[in-house]
Amino acid sequence: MFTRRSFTLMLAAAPLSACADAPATSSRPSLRQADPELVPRATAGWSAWVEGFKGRARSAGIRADVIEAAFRGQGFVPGVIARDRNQTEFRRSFEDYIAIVAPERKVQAGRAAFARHRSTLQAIESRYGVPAEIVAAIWGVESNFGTRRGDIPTISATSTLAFDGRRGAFFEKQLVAALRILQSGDVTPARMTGSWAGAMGHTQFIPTSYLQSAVDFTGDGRRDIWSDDPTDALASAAAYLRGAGWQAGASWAVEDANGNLTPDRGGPSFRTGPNFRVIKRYNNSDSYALGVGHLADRIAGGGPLRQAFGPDRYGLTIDQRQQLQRKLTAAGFDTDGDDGVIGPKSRAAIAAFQRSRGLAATGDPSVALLNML
Ligand SMILES: [Ca+2]
Repeated sequence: MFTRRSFTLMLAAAPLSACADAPATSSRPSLRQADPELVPRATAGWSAWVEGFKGRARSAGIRADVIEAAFRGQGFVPGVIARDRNQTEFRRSFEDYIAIVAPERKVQAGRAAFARHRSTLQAIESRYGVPAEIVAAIWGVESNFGTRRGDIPTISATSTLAFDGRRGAFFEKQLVAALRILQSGDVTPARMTGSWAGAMGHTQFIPTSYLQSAVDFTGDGRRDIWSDDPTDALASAAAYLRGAGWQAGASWAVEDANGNLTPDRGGPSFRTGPNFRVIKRYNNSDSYALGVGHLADRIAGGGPLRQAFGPDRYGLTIDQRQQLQRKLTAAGFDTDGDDGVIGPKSRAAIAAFQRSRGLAATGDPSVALLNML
């Protein structure tokens, strides 16, 4: 039943990576256990804000008993604000993004997850016209195939951000939507958890997207995107993409040296198709859409990207960056792996090495540094 489609055929590539909004872990070591700053606490300021908000929630049509039950045990989450403030706006290269969202191990995990849920994914494809591997890739990028769904209570996360005010109006809207979900009976307050930014379940729906697109594919009467069974979440993602205008049989993008999109100067080019902008409705980023499409291709059996990436803005190729990471680690400056992505840990290792040599601790990689090691 499963057939490859044109949209995947040409991309042979490497991994893609996903978002910066790293959701908490759901089953394994709980984020909340790992970080006390993620435990909700009813501070005076937050509690006062909630009291004022309750009236607005009532006006929006939420029942008083639903509101009371929803806020029981919830609170302000300092770690949510810390994460919101830490969203550095540095632009990750497409090469780094792909290395993070679609490394080989994730491709393998994706193929295994696809095999386990093949019949469900195919049934979803039949219903919504969105290819099974695209849905699987979104699952992989959003929650690493359900292993990182997030365990921060959504009412606490969204009320913390609404109270904080930096993006207050947006998060108050999400909070009202979350209450509406509770009022519908799809989930209990205790089970309604997600990322620090309020993205919930296997496919990381924010509450308003849930209200717009979530479906009960299992037929038990609940649109359950939080349970271990990913069925409703995967179907909801497909419903969302269909609603955003997915064209069955059309391409998202193909690798093409003369393409219209070249995310990194000197790197791979792509010719985008009609479904490219549809994937971007999930997350408005070219890298995201290319990442999802590429992971889908790889899950469907495709290989790594064929076009090479050139040197990065520091003049280093991925081989050199990996070499740098290995040498730093061997010299006692742990980079926590050698994926070739120079992230915070690699930068800290570089800075420590620079300090040890009496150099300015810039944390920037360079060919000179590599030679020195
Ligand atoms: Ca269901």
